[in-house]
Amino acid sequence: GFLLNLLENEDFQRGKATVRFIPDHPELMKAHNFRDRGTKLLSYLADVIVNGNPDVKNPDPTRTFLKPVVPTFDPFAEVPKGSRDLLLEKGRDGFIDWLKAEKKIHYTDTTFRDAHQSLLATRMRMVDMLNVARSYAINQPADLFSMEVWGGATFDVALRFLKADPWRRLRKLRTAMPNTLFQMLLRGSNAVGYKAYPDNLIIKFIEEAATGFPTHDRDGQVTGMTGGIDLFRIFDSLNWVKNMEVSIKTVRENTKSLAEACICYSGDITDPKKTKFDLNYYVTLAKQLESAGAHLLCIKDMAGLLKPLAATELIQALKDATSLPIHLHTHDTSGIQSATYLRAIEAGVDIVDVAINSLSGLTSQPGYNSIAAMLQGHPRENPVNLPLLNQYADYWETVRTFYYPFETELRAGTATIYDTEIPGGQYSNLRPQARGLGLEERFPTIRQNYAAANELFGNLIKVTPSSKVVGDMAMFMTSNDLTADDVRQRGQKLDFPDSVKDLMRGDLGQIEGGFDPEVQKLVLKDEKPYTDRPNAHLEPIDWAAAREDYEKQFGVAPPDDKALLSYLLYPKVYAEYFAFEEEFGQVANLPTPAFFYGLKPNEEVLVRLSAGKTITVKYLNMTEADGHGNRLVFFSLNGQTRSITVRDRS
Ligand code: BTN
Ligand code: 3PY
Ligand code: ZN
Repeated sequence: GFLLNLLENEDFQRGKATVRFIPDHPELMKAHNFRDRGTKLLSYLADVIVNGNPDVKNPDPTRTFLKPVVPTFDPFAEVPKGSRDLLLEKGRDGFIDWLKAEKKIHYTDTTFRDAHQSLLATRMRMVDMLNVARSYAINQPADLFSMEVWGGATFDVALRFLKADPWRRLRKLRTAMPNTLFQMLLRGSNAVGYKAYPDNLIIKFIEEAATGFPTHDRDGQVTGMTGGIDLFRIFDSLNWVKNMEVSIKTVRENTKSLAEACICYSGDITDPKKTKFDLNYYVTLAKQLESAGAHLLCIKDMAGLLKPLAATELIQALKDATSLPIHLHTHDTSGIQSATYLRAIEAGVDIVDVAINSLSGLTSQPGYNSIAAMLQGHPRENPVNLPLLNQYADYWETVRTFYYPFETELRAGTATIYDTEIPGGQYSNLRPQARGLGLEERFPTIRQNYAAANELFGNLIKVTPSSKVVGDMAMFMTSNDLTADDVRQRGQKLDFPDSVKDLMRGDLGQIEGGFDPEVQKLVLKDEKPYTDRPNAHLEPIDWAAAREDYEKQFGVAPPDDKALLSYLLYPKVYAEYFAFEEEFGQVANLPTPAFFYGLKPNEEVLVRLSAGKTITVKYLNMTEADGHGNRLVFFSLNGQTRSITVRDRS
C-alpha cells in the first residue's frame, strides 16, 4: 500500500524525492490510499460492464467508435507565446490598452465549456480535452484571445455525473496550455451553483480559481503557483449589478486576473413592441458595470436573440457610452448568428465567441472555422491556419460520437426562439426534461408556457438560474393544464414550485422594474419578500468549523482549500463523489467509451494512472450470477489475470 503509493508518485519516480519527501507528503500515509488504484479501476469497469453507467439511459450495444486523431505536434517544442504571456508581460491595464488598439478581430474558443454544455449536456470529459490540449497550445492554428475552459455547469456536472474533480481538470489543462488565456463563466453571487452563497465563499472561490495550483521543487517544497483562471466572465441572472459587485471587486482587488462583466441580452432592441429591455437599458447597465470596476464588457446573448441589425446599434452605443473592450457571446439557435457576428465586427466589437466547427451551431456558438473563413479578406481579418484548424474539427467530430446519449435533439435552427427567449443551454435540456415528466408530446405548449411564465413574472432576464425557474413554471403550467389567466385567477389556491417561491421572495435578487406584484402575492401568500442582496441573509462560512465538518464527515482533513470549496458548494454531490472515489479511485483518465459503456470481451485499454505509470486492462469474460446475484468479472491487468466480484443489480 504505502510503498506502492510512493512509487506511483510523480516526483518520486523522477528521482526528485529526498529524505524530506515523506514528511512533506503525509497524504501518502493515509489509509484511503492503501487500496491499489489498479484494483479500484477494475472494480469500476466491472461494475459498468455488468450494470452499466447509471448516467447512460439507453446504450446502443452495436455502436463502435473510431479513434480520434490528434493533429501532430512536437511534444518537445518550447510552448510558443500566447495571449496569457501577453497578459503577464503587460499587466492588466497594458493588456486592455493593447486589445483596444488592435484592429484585428479576436476569438474566444468555447469548445471546452459552453459548446459541450449546450450540445452534449456538459458531459465532455477531461481526457478528451487533455488529449488535444498540448497539441492545440503548441500548434496555435490561430491567434486565440482566450479559451473558455471552466465554470457554468461544468463544475456540478463533473462531480455529479463524471465523478471527476473539476479542480483537477483545471490544473491539468493549465499545465498543458500555459500560454493560453483561460476564461471561466461565473454566475456572480451564485458562483458555479444555482443559488446565492455567502460572500466569503464567493471571494475564496475566486481567489483559489485565480491563483491555481502549487508548484514544487525537487524537495517537494512549494515554489509558487501555476495560475488558474485569467479572465472571469461574471454575470447575474437578473442583470442585477448588486449581485455582481462582490465578484468584480474580488477579481480586481484580490487577483491579477481580468474581470469581465456581462449584460445579459433579452428582448430585441429593434422591436418597438419590446420596450422593457431597450437600448437605453443596456447602455445604463454597461455604464454601471464600468463604474463597478469591470475590465471588459460582455454582451452575453445566451438565447441568441441579438439580430444583425440590433448588433450594429447596440455595439455602436456601447462603444460611445463606455471605454471598455467588448466581448460578444451568442448561441446560434436561430441559425443566423454568423450574420450578427459580421455586423458586430463591422461595428467594432473586439472579441467574438466561437466553437470548433464540429461542436458549433444550433444551441452552441457559431463555428470557429467558418467564421474565420468568412473574415478572409475583411479589413479586420485575424489570420487563421484554416487547414490546421480543420484538423482539430476532425478530432472533435470523432470525439463527439462518444457522447451520443447526451446529444441535443435539435435538428435545425428555430425562429420560435424570438418568442420564447429560451437560453441555448436550457433549450437542449427542455425536451428530455419534458420526456421525463411524460410531457414530450406537449413540447410546443411547454415552449408557449415558457413565454407565458416569463410574462407572469413581469418579464425577466432569463439565464441560469432565473431561466430554470421560468422552465419549472412552464412545466408546472403544462402538467396542470393552466393558462396564464388560470394562474392569475386561481393562483391563491395553487402551491407553486419551490423555485418559483424562492425567486418571488428575492432569493435570486431583484430585476429592473420589479416582479409582477400581483403574481408575487399569489405565489408568496402571506410571506414577505425582501429586496436587499440574498447573500446578506446568509451566515458567512466559518472556515475552521467547515474544515472540522469535512473531517468529521469524511474521516480525513480536506486535502486543500479547493476540496473544501467543492464540499461547501455542493455538499451532497461532493459526498457522493467522495464515496465513489473511495470505492473506484480516479476515473477521469479512463477513455470515454470505457467510462460510459465499459468494455467488450477482449477489448483492451491503456489507462494512465500517473506520469510514467500506465496500465493495460483487457476485459476477458464474466460468470453467470450466483445465488446472491454476484458475478465474477475477469480481466487481464498488465498481462496478469484478475477477477472482480460484482453484484448484478438487474
Ligand atoms: C478533492 O480534492 O476534491 C478530492 C480529494 C479527495 C480524495 C479522496 S480521499 C478518500 C478517497 N479515496 C481516494 O483514493 N481518493 C478519495
Ligand atoms: C451557465 O450559467 O451555465 C450559462 O451557460 C449561462 O448562459
Ligand atoms: Zn452561453
